[in-house]
This record gives sequence, C-alpha cells and structure tokens, in this order.
Amino acid sequence: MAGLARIALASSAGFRTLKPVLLLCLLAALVLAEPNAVGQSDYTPAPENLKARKEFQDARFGMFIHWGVYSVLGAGEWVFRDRKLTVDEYNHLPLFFDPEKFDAKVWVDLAKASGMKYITITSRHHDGFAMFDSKLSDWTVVKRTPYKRDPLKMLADECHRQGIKLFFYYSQLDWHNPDYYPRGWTGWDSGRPNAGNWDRYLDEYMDGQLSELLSNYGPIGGIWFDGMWDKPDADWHLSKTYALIHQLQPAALIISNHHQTPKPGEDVQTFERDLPGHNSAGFNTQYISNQLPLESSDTVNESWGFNIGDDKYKSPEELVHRLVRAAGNNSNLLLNVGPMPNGEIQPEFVSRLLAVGQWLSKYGDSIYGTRGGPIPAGDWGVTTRKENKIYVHVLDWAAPLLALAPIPGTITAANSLADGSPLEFTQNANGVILRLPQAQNHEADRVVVLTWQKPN
Ligand code: H79
Repeated sequence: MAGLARIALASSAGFRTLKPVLLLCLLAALVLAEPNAVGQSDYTPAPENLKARKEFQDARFGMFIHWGVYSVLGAGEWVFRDRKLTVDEYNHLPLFFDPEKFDAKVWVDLAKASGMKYITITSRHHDGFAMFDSKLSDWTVVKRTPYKRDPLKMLADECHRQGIKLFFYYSQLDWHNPDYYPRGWTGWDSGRPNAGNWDRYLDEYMDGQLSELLSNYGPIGGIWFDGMWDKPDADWHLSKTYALIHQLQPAALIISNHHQTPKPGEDVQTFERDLPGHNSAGFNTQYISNQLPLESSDTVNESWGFNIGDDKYKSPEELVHRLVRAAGNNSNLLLNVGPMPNGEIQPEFVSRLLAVGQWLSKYGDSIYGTRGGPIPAGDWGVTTRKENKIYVHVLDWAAPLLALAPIPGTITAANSLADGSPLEFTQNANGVILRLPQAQNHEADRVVVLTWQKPN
C-alpha cells in the first residue's frame, strides 16, 4: 500500500492537482471510517476546557503560520518530499535559516490589525525540525541554525503581552527521525534505515517535545496535530498523549487534522481547506460534530509554507467571503500566512489581511461571538446569530428582494448593519422577504440585522 502511494504521490506538483490520489484517499477514508469514533464518551473535559472551547468559538478568526527551515527554499513546506531530498541533503537547510527581520511584535500586531483573535504556528512540520528549543534532539532551531534563538518563545511572550492565544501546530508525521518507523504513505525517499522504534518515537520523543511545549511557553491555547493521516491504521497512543496534554494544561484544546471523525479527548474538529462537511478537498470527512467547536483552515494564496512562485492570491473580498461562510457554517476560519525566511510576512499577504481587518472593524458584530444562523446557507450567502439578532450576510445576490426560508418566531425589525438604516421586510408562513440595501461598489457583504423574537 505504501509503495503504491509512493508512486502515486511522486509528483512535485503537490497534492492539489493529484485527482487520482484524492480518489485513492477517498476510498481509503471509506475503508478506514470509524463509525463509533464520534463520541467523547471516555473523556470529560475540565470546566476550564469547556470555557476555552467557548472562547475559541467566539474568536471566529485566527492566523495560521507555516514557518520553518523549508521557508529558505521558497517552495512550500513539502519540499523535502517533493524534491525527494535525503536527510543528509535536507540537513544543509538549517544552515541558511537566519531570520534577521523576525519581530514577534510585528506578527502579533498584524494578526490583531487583521481582526484575528488567535495564532496557530508550526512548532514542527513534517520535516520534524523543532522551531523551538527542544532538549529531545539536536534537530532544532537553536542547535542547528545560525539564528540560535527560539522564535516560539519570543512569539509566546509577545502573545501573552498582547493577550492573544497561541496554539502550536505539531506534526505527528516525521520525515527525518528514523524512529518514525514503520513508515506510512510518505517519507520513503529520505534515505533512512529500514528500522526504527515506533514506541520510542511516540512515548519518549513526541510526548517529550509536547511536554516541553506545554511547560516552557506559559499558558497556550492548545495543540493542533497534523499528519496522522500518514498512518491512519497505526496505534498512535493517542489516549496517553491526549491525557498528558490535558493534565499539563487542562484548558489547552486538542485539535487534530486527521480528516476523520473526532476521537475521544479532542476538543475541536478542524477541516483543511474546507467548510465543515463539504469535503470539496476530497480528503476530509463529511461528518460534522454537533458537540465540538468547528474550524476551517485555508490559505491566502495556494500555499502553506512560503512559496515564491505562487501568485494565486485571493482578493480581500474572497477572503471576507471565506470568513463569513465559515461563520455561517458555525465554524472558525484559520487563515494561513507563510512568512519569508528573513522573518517578514510578504506585503501581498499583509495588504489583504489588513483589508479583512478593515472590514471586520465595521462588520465584526456579525462575526465575533456568533454561531451559525437558523437559515440554511445558500449560494446567495449565510446567516449568523447572536442573542436576539440574526445577521443575514448577502454575498452574491443581485436582485432587490431576497426571500429567506421560514424562521420560527417573529422578526420585529430589519436594519442595514453598515448604517443602521431600517429595511422593509415581510414575514409569513412561507418565510421572510427582505428589500436589500443597494450594493455599494466592491462591497464584499451586505449585512442585514434582523431583530428576532424567538418562540418560547
Ligand atoms: O500543514 C499543511 C500541509 O502541509 C498539511 N496540512 C496543512 C495544514 C498537508 N499535508 N498534506 N496535505 C495537507 C494534503 C493531504 C493529503 C492527503 Fe492523503 C490526502 C492526506 C490524506 C489524503 C496521502 C494520501 C496521504 C494519505 C492519503
């Protein structure tokens, strides 16, 4: 199976373009689906964890950061595998990582100005390289780079100063450590020995690094796991790892991008490049938890790690739409930037994020602290709700009247969020008809606030 995947995946074009692979994955997902894995039955979240979940949902918008020694090559975070580099070859990369322009304050300021309420950064990606001061190996930013410092410590300190939550992305998949053995779908070209100690990898190395992340950086938002999909049928000792995390920091949320139904101990369900349940990416699950907070991750261009040739930037309007559609689907949006090797975030990202922040400074009431609204989403747009308000987000509708599905209870007023002006509406058993305000030039979203008297 792994050999087959190796052939199927041996393109440097990246996964997006590999339709047969996605088909394979879909089949694999069907075979591996665990119908009983939806429950949280073995796990009772601590009260502080439940509080953190609610705060997470209220935040609605976070900044994803992919940054590592791969950034040096400007070819994305999969360059190790895409170029079929060996461990010996890849070992040269840290020698060029010296981000003289890195300033944690600039990043946190940008997140804040963009309306983002939390940050999730790669503490290590699939190359296994620790971007923090780990004592578990010498494959770390402190020991192998001329920079010699711990950027995650600086970022954590700055996040604490500015009161923004920091989450650590952690790849369970490792293309560098020989103990990641037996291998899974990926990591076959790195020239490692065909032997390794899987239990040692999990129990000593991975859990050891996670203990460091949960002990040395103050209170953190949580751990965002990725890469379990590489060996979906392996024993990952999850209950041990999850118990360790919850014991060290009960409020820390465990989020896993394994593309499966949530497992006991997980606190958030995340969807990569997708709205919950949509599975347009081809490898996500269609199951949507009705208990856990939801999150959708996405990119500003089409890459996670810095990719110098990727100019497929989404427009600010498109980014606002993704945020709004996520919120309408009761989900957060975790929007990615891949900083350059010098530590700067490229201006194409900065300008677009600031534009989203501008939009949020005006329309944020319809996003922050909301949950998915009572009216089914459609091509026209979505709804969100908060207390006695329903926010109707009109994203794509040219006609002056918009007919919405029936809403239980009574709508007592309709106002434009932009200027508060009252709007005409009628409500009957067939639904609600709204007379929309005229669309302004380049207006990403016309937001109508319905005042809602719910039925008792
Ligand atoms: O960190 C970013 C990416 O590097 C990482 N996740 C985001 C957040 C990522 N790695 N791979 N992918 C995303 C695409 C996943 C492809 C897969 Fe498959 C298709 C995984 C599961 C289905 C290959 C085939 C691996 C398993 C089956």
